[in-house]
Amino acid sequence: MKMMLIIISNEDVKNVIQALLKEKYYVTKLSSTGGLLKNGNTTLLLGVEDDKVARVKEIVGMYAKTRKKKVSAGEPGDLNIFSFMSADVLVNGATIFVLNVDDYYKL
Ligand code: 2BA
Repeated sequence: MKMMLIIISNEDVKNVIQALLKEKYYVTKLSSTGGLLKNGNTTLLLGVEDDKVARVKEIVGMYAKTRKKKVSAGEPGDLNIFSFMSADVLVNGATIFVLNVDDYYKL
């Protein structure tokens, strides 16, 4: 069994979860925050059999879109020359980690 940690944009989460539920996957949704952009994203936890990992990646790939976002050089509230500097970063549709699961219990 595997644990999939899937970080996606809040803008895609509704479609991704809907598609996963349609195929009867169990999903846990956590609110998370990107360290660089400091805006909200979503982390999904899915415990799945090994042979389902590819299908989950496929479903997520269908609905999670790559986007360009602006990142500011200054901290929010700062008023100096850096607060006015920004650059574009490409945020991937999804970042997926796949971890081995030793045991799994429901009590
Ligand atoms: P953020 O940390 O807000 O990062 C947004 C985007 O900024 C990243 O998009 C990437 O294009 C850039 N970026 C961030 N840190 C970087 C670094 N150290 N070097 C180069 N570029 C960097 P994505 O790579 O698509 O990541 C989207 C979100 O997924 C991240 O939001 C973070 O919340 C999460 N993430 C991505 N990779 C991760 C990792 N290895 N470990 C933990 N979380 C990760």
